[in-house]
Amino acid sequence: MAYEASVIEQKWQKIWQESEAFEPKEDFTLPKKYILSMFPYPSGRIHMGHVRNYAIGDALARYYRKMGFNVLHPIGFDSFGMPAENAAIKHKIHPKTWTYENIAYMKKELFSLGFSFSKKRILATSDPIYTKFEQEFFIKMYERGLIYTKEARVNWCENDQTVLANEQVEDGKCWRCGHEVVQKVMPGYYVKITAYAEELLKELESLKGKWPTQVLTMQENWIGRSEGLEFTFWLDEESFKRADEASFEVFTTRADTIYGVSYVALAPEHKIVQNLLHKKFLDKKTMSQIQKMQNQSPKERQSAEKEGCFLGIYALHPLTKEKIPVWVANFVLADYGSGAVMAVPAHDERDFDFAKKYNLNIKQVIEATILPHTQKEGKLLESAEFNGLDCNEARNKIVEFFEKEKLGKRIINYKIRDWGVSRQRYWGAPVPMVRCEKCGIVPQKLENLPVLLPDDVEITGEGNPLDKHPTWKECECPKCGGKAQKESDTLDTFFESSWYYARFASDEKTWEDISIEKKSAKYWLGVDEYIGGIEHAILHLLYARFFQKALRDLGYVEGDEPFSRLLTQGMVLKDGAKMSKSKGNVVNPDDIIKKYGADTARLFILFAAPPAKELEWNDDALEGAYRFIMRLYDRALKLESGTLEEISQETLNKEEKYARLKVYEALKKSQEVYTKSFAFNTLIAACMEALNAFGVCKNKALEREAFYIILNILEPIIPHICFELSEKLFHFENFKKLELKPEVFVKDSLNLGVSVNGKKRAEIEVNASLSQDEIIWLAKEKVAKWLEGKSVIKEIYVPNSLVNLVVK
Ligand code: ANZ
Ligand code: ZN
Repeated sequence: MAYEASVIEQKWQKIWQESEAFEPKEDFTLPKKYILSMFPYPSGRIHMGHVRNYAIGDALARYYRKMGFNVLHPIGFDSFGMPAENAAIKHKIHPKTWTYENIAYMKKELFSLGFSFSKKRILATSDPIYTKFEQEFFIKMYERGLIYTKEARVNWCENDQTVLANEQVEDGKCWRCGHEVVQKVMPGYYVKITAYAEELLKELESLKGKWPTQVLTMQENWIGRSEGLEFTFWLDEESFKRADEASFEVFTTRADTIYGVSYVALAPEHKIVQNLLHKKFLDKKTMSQIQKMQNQSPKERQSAEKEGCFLGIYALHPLTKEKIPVWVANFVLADYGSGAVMAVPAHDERDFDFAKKYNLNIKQVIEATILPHTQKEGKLLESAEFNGLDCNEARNKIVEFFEKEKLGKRIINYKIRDWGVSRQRYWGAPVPMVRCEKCGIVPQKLENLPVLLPDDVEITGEGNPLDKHPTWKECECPKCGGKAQKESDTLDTFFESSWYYARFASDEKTWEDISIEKKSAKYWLGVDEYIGGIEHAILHLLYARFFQKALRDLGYVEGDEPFSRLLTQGMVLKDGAKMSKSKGNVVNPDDIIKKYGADTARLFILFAAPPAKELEWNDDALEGAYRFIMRLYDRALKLESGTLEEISQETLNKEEKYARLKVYEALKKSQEVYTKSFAFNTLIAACMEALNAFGVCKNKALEREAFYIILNILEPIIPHICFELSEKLFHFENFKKLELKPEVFVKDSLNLGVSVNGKKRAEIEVNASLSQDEIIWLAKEKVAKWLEGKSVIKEIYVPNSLVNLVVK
């Protein structure tokens, strides 16, 4: 009988489906594991990145089930978002139709890979029931002050009449139409993630060793806590009159450099700059330059050429009272610190470049042996009474001085910004708020949720279809009952993906009625293993961490962190590049399954590289994986089926013992691999080695035991074939935990190094049952020629390793 993947795989997938084999149990006294791979966007079909992501998660889920854990391993679809609207424009298909057709197709693909997902908890974030609870959270957060409205600067495309996320601005142009993007002040809803900045930062500590260090660092930098000094610059008389402001604040982390300030720089949006603009105190050229700076997005400003203009006004140095010129500069961000910087070109690279470009003063105040602006340590110069102090010490002293003299104060700034969630888009969850002329902004009544999208819209890509709909906006004010209008913005899709993990943890029997069922969530959360791409290292993970804390404080869930452990998988490459349609290097999972079967695809993916590393597609290795499975199949069929015999270790000869040892070593390794290292590649290699060790073995009973164990080890990776062969050979019900046999690991003989005065002179092989004295005697015999004429003053035996003889 030849190996026929499709027959075997369909057979087992049917059995699993009919027996509901992968549904979590309701018994909350059992030990649990919640294994979650990041859910996909329903773009049309799954790609190799998905296969890898779910193959890793499935291996863990299957392993823990076998070990007796109650396992939750769900799947869903992150199904709102722009691509559905783009497809609608391109193919004249409704976004909803497009999305749900894709979901149906991708579900089939996923199950054809044999992934052990719960079938009862599949969700799509565009489902009305999901929208309902999401809107409930939105309103609860709004009522708690965790969501608020404000006018803020956003990226705006005039052509498409929509806000763009920073990622959708390419080179200052709209990613869709190529039109120039401008900065526009617009009202929108903001999630107050900054309220949790300190906690989000602090709890990264508890994730050390459980999340990749790289991700922790990225989160830390994104939150961006800085301690420093905030103080006031007063303008001189003349400048005060022009600017209509007497003073402004600056924030510095380097108070020790205060005597080196040679100019100050304001953000283009700064009040003083705006006043000067309005009063037309600036020349035409300066005004147009400022305009240009304002239209640069924050991201561009960080990378663009440093630019600025002198504003014709002066501020007074707080300590020396010297007149300092005030500039406007594109590198100063309006919404960080005070939107103003004291510039110290001698000790800051950015300030240095700027000073060079515009010929500004450069004053060194810290002793330096190399280029001043790269110097972080040193003693102060030209700094009055602070001269001679080490700069770290001086920083503290100067801050204390400012605080004592009431000139400024020590403050903490965060880089993280509140999260703008309003999108002028159709295919998203409507913001559940109403505008009433009398009452202002009012939340919808909870009993009226969900607020659903209208189906009858025309999607052209321009403007917001909800805004243009003739009747959808009209509604009754929830407060006064008068005529009001629904908010026509929809939510950023990150809002949906921030809490799906908690929804999965909820009992599906109450799904229609309860957002997150408490008892169930308490049992299942946090996610024990979260697996996904590194591209989500910042935003998604940060938003989800925020949601966990906010939902905790709203009484929906317990626990501080959503994901106890995180595994970030590497990308799947072909010819050194990420697989993508435009490069034409995509390998389609469906084709691989059709030609080789799901087990081969899974084996190849987990064997080709450790999960966190990049994986280079390799057709030969794929063939290799296929051949391995075929060989496994052929060899198993040559064994007689029947019960397992108890094998006694003493009856085995040397080769048999060795082969059995290899099998048990693989079993031992499997525990470490599935629970800690995830180095599936090494585990598969260990299984191959064990099977090879049986090449010369004639002991059928022993070989049957080997198959029993190896099929058990490999089941999480290649489940179909392992179930098939185990059924054929052992007529068994299900995989279970196997115990290690200590006697297998007892070695017959030991190889020991023998050293004289610490220098290795020989090696001996001794019977493991010998006593220490006997071993030392044998060792001395072996190195007799180095002992001649000397006396042994010390004998050291390190068990299983070496004998050292100290002689004189
Ligand atoms: C003087 C100075 C001297 C600075 C020196 C640095 C080095 P972090 O660590 O990122 O918080 N800064 C303050 N507000 C800014 C704004 N709105 N836009 C751009 N830059 C701003 O950086 C704080 C430092 O960034 C501050 O310390 C300030 O420059 C600048 F040798 O003050 B520093
Ligand atoms: Zn009203």
